[in-house]
Amino acid sequence: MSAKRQIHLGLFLQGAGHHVSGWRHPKAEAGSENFDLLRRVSQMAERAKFDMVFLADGLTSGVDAHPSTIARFEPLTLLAALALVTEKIGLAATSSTTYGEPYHTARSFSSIDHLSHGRAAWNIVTTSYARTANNFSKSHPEHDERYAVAEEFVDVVRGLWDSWDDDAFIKDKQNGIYADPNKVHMLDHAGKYYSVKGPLNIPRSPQGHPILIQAGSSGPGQDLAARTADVVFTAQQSLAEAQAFYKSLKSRVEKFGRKPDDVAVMPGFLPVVGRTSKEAAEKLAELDQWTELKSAMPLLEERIGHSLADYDPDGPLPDLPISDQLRSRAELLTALARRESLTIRQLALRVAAGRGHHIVLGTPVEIADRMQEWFDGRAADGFNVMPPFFPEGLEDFTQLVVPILQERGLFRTEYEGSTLRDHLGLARPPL
Ligand code: FMN
Repeated sequence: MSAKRQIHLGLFLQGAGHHVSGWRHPKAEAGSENFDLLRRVSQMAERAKFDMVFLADGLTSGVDAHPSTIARFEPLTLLAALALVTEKIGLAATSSTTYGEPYHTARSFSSIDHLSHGRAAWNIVTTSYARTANNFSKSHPEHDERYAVAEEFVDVVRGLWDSWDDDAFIKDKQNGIYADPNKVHMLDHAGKYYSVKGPLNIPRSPQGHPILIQAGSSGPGQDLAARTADVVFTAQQSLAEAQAFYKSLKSRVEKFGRKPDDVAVMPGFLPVVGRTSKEAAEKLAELDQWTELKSAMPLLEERIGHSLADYDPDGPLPDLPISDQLRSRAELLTALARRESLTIRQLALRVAAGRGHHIVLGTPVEIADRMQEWFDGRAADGFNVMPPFFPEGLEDFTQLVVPILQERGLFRTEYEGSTLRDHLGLARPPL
């Protein structure tokens, strides 16, 4: 395992691209249901030695109007297919603790870990959008309760993953013993939200536990990550904000008795690569020109938690109360609007382009410089790369930016191991 600290890279995979208008680019091949495209770009990321492919998810359609969220594959089903057409790259999918069952979640991710020979990761989310409840015959719990549920949910999942000793399935033909009854562990969990007896009906998986990623940036979100996660996915706009988040998270990690390096912080990062800075700016302007205010506004309103219909789009963002449901994301966008004196229209365009993540325009060297600045400046341990559209946006990044990171010794040139744990430099957890 390489001793030098290196950047981790995820490919944030969305069939219709990340820029809201990316799919309209003449060279874009768009389609969340286009498996051939998803396969090709996943393999492209693997050739570039990315740590993982990452799938976000939601359990509703349409309302926030981003083409990549109107329709998409169920993420674990997609990972199962990708597992068979890739060999080394990690496979991460989002699954909600508010709208799931720990037994299903433990079983599904363990299955993907087996199918992929140790490459599965679960992105733990608590689901912020209350409208999700309309599809699940229940009401939407409030913010802190969702995290209380998530804490217990994750413990149950981890417990279920330890149902069987690694060598429990002895398949002893001589004596007719398939699984050794002395090597099974009942969970017998009886908690505030869940009663789960166990054991899980699948052997312990190649990574022991699939990798845990957490996306949620509030205090309770950071505590859940600090206690349980291996990777944190976050949206950060500026170096200073990213550094503050990184510091806060790593100090919480230590409070839970873990080492700061046990958890990798990976902000989203939307690169727009040009041969010159001017060309990169023109590329983004070309995409932005296809974004209509009517499709950008719902994306902003969703994150701010208020209708802005009564305000002048060319005026400043008004001071509005922020609900606890949306606090961390809404605060970052409000800070961005104030810092850069953006009008509502400009802020909506920015959100439509990068959904609150950091957008970097420039030459390959300028983009590599920004990544190194965040990495060396302890604002990030890696990045979840968000091409504005596929496949060209990823091709530009893998062919032009990755080699610069490799020349600087900041990114691997070969996979050193074959599991996602290996790529992240994390040991396999004992039972
Ligand atoms: N929620 C989802 O349902 N699906 C997602 O794919 C998803 N991705 C997220 C990515 C980031 C970077 C962040 C910050 C949050 C994401 N969430 C997602 C929502 C969180 O799980 C959480 O519900 C929300 O951010 C509110 O929690 P917080 O106040 O701790 O941030």
